[in-house]
Amino acid sequence: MSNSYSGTESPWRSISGVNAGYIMEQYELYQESPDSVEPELAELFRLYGAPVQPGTSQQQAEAPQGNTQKVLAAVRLAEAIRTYGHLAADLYPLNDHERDTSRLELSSYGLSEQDLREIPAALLLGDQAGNASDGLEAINYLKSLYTGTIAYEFSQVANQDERGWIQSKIESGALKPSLSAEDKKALLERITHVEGFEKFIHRTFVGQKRFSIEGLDTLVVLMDELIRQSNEQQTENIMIGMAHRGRLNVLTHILHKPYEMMFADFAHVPNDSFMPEDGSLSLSKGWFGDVKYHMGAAYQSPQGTKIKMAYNPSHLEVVSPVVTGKTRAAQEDTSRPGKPQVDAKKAFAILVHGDAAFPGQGIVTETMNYSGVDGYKTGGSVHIIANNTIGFTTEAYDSRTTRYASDPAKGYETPVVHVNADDPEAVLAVARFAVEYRAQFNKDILIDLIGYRRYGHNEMDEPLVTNPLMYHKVHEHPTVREVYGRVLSESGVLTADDVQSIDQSVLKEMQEAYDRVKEVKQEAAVEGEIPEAVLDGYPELDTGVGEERLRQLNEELLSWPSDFAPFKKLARILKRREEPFNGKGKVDWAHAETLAFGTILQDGNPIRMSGQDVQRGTFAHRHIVLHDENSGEELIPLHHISGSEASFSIYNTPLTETAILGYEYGYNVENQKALVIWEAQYGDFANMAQVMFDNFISSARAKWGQKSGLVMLLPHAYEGQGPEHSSARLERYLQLAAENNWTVANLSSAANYFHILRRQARMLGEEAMRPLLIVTPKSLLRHPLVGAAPEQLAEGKFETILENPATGQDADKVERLLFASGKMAIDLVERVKDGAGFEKVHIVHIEQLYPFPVEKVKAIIDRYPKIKELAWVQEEPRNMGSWTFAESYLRELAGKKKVSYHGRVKRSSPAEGDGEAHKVEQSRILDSALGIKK
Ligand SMILES: Cc1ncc(C[n+]2csc(CCOP(=O)(O)OP(=O)(O)O)c2C)c(N)n1
Ligand SMILES: [Mg+2]
Repeated sequence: MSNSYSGTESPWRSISGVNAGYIMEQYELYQESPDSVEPELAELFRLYGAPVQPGTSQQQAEAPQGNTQKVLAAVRLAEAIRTYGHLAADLYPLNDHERDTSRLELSSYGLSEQDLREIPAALLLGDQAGNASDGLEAINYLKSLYTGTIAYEFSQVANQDERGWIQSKIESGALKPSLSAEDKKALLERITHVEGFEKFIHRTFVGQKRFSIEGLDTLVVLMDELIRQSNEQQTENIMIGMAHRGRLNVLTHILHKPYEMMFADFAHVPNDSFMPEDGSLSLSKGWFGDVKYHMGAAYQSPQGTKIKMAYNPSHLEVVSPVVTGKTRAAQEDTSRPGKPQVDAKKAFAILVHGDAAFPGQGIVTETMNYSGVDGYKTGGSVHIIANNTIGFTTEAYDSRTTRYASDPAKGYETPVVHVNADDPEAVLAVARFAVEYRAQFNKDILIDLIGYRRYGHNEMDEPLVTNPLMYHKVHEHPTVREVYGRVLSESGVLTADDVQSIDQSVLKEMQEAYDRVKEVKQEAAVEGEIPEAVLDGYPELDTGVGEERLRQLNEELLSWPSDFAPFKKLARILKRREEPFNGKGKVDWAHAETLAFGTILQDGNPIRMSGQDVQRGTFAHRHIVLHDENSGEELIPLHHISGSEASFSIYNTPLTETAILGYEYGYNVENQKALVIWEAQYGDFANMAQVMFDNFISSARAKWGQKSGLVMLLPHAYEGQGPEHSSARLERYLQLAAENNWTVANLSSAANYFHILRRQARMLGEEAMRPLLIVTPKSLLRHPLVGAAPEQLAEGKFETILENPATGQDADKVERLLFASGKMAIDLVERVKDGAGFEKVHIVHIEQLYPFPVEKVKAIIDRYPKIKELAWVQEEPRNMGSWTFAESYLRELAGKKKVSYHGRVKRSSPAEGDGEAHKVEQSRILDSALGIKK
């Protein structure tokens, strides 16, 4: 360290502002322990004593203005390098972005090299001062770290410790790997395989889409290193979510799907004979299939780490929440009562995004928004933007407002690391940084891997048509294999011939793999078969629990610790849940739900429930989490019931549907024994998550063989609240219903709700499991006609249809059968009261709409010899609700009998805006259905 202070002149004269704070801090440390600060600083403290506080009279009197200004300027420059170094960094392989060095010029700060030489490095580098011998070296050192092929953005991070950690990680200089010649050769070989795989397919399977990785080849290197580093942290599960680009390459190189299997897929011949025999790879597929770049895989490494690539639809970014949900499930131990135990070390997610998709798709920020929320956090995802600076034909200026594709992440205080994909060694450094950061702070981190795209969007597109300037550059640009090969030959690690011969041997390896594939006989494409357990539908399961067990459970749920004081009025309401067990009143909807949950936990299935405000319930009905009025402490009675064998969790969610539903789906795919329930605030809000229903929940089994038993609750009913809170848009789910893909129910009975939940839980983990959609009540939650006597829960099973006991008594009189579900059925029942005057009709509740209970309906029709008409009654307009779905079943069952419709006429909006108009219309529908003429 050069000492610029001559004679006995105090060096503290030139300290002020930011430095002063730092020096004071160091001095305090020095006072505690002289060894804890840099030796140079310790020496200064020894010689000159305590640093003088800025602004003291001594400093004002003594500080020659010039010196202080220079030190301040140097500090500002150092900070500018840290904050704005990325603007000047060498990040773009095509060199097509201007590098802005204006904030980093010495002249902009009135500094000369000589000025800097006179400033101690410690003032600019703090703890890392050992890396430079004076201020000039310190500045150059910082420039090399912050403006090279790696650049950092972390000024968005507010936490001081975190910033300090990041800064010292970078400035310690320890991130860059020290690679032996062997390591470097292995790295080149890896890159050659990545490129070779694409080149081989390009030449061999001309014109077939593969969404080549080329231009971002080092994505594989990045993943290799993330996995290697995480092995050091003993991570057991690595969950990958990624879109089309480079997916095949990652499948073969990271998931170890053999080249032969990949080539067999391209050659359209069976690939099964090439499946590794050691059981390390698992693949699943559905009976209807999907294109090869949507398929997933799971690989178990010899060290026991499981790497899973999630199956993925074309819709960009929607897989991210699914993968975070899978990750959380892999982190949780749900085998004990209470909250599940979460261990973030057990699993982490790598989410690969496109540079157009990341800032463009809102689901990305929905996913990042919950990354620190209790029910959703996974200890930090590693996000990678596979940034080829283009989306299809759209360049960055049309893709986003922000400078970087990664900018939205900054809102979540996520550190961002940009790296030039043409520098494989820098890519290794970045991977290391990401894994260490996650382990340290359990937060998301983003790596912006910047490369280019060698071909068009797919290999058949001609990019020169739309992006000529970019593609003239691409065509002149060597591949990263060539770039790194040159680096190694110039530094004497390998000769140019070695580089060439590695390439040749990789292509030979590919050719040999393909030769083996050529021996496989072509087979006529056959559609897979639907598993029998799915075709058969759910068995009729007895789901009663015995009254004594239910009574005891009920008591336990209502016995809170004596010092726990929930809001008094609520306590009184809840205590009323004792009454049905004493022969008074009925078990209402929410009560039945809690009892079902308790019994399911006792049977050993964990439960995870989520949705907006679900703990209380949108309609203030659930109250599954109690709050002590004085201390605010929470109590979940379901955590304390006897005989529970599994965890229970319930989360009020952030205000999003898409990402949360995707997360819960992913969670359930990974933990198939868990009863996972998501509730929409009102049923129609589920349409915000339409993509999850279409592309995962309803179809994943047929496409990918991916099972789930997710339960979705959709509050619904026409109660005069206007167009948006009435309809759960049931028609959408019925339209997607086929091949027993899920169960769709619109229930009118708390007992049936109890039994359908228990039936669902019983099927979890079985071949027959499938998702369940339940249209649930609003005003009917506490309705006596919906409530259940305890014995209805204690015995019996889920009934796909219910009949109104007050109608249809005299079989010879019934002429019209009325079919309705949910609240519509209850409205009919209320209207006919004891049935007097309504002998000609009988009311049948269709509780399960899909699979449609054809046999049961037929048995009822057969019971009434005089039937002339089957009438479908619904609240929704004719073009909505269940009518268009049910009509074909009714017509088939009706034979020559009339089939009629009673509901709203066709409408573009689901319900009238005016409450009074609603009443008139509702009454007209009932009159029409019941044949009441006015
Ligand atoms: C939700 C959605 N909208 C549109 C598309 C059609 N599409 C497929 S790829 C693509 C461009 C993606 O660009 P980017 O995110 O940069 O990924 P890249 O292909 O460059 O890797 C588009 C618009 C899609 N797949 N998903
Ligand atoms: Mg792109």
